[in-house]
Amino acid sequence: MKIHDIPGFPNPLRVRIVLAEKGLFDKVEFVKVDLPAAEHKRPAFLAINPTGTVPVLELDDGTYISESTAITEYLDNLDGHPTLTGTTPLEKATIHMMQKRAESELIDAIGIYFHYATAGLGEGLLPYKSPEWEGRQRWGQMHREKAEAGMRYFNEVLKTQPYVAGENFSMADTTVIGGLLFASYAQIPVPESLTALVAWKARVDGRESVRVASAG
Ligand code: GTS
Repeated sequence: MKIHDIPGFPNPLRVRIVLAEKGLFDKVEFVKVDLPAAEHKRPAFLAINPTGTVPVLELDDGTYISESTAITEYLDNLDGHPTLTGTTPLEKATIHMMQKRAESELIDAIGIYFHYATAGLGEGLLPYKSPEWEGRQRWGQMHREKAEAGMRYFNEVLKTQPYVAGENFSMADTTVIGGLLFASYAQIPVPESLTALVAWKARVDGRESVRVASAG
């Protein structure tokens, strides 16, 4: 298996944590995609993922799977013992719901702020981010506010349970971890007053899989 991504980036981190959780980190080949040079917007990459984003999982038979959630589902179920995506109907539904909230309220909102209201990844990507659009700054700022509300939401969630979707570390946690990494790149601080979120972050940052994935 190969993973097309770029180390140190938020959505790639989600899948790298999953690889480490499942003992697969050293069993895949990483193929670096040069995002600042807009390599992911060229025909060769669009042929493997038409949405032009990383990460992408390439299977040995040439099948490509994109979307961090889809890759996570695949990797988590490979050994027949899913640990990150749930086993019972209720676990699966809860993890799906919470990870979707983490995407829409946090990581995706921060991505829009980063790419539209800041210099983002620089000149190479500007042509793909509607630089001429007058509402660009406002659009980006609205999503920063959305992400800040998302942080407050997850702080409330984590006041009552140890992990984002309940009692166990799951795919939903990987999405919030990616979201907070993106927040730090976009210079959106996590307010210290969000003590439950801050404490959760300290705890998951110390988790073996997160340390392996962050170092890789
Ligand atoms: N929904 C996708 C997923 O879950 O994998 C989002 C993937 C995504 O947006 N990846 C970013 C990307 O390729 C990388 S990063 O934001 O995590 O750094 N962005 C390229 C671009 O041009 O926006």
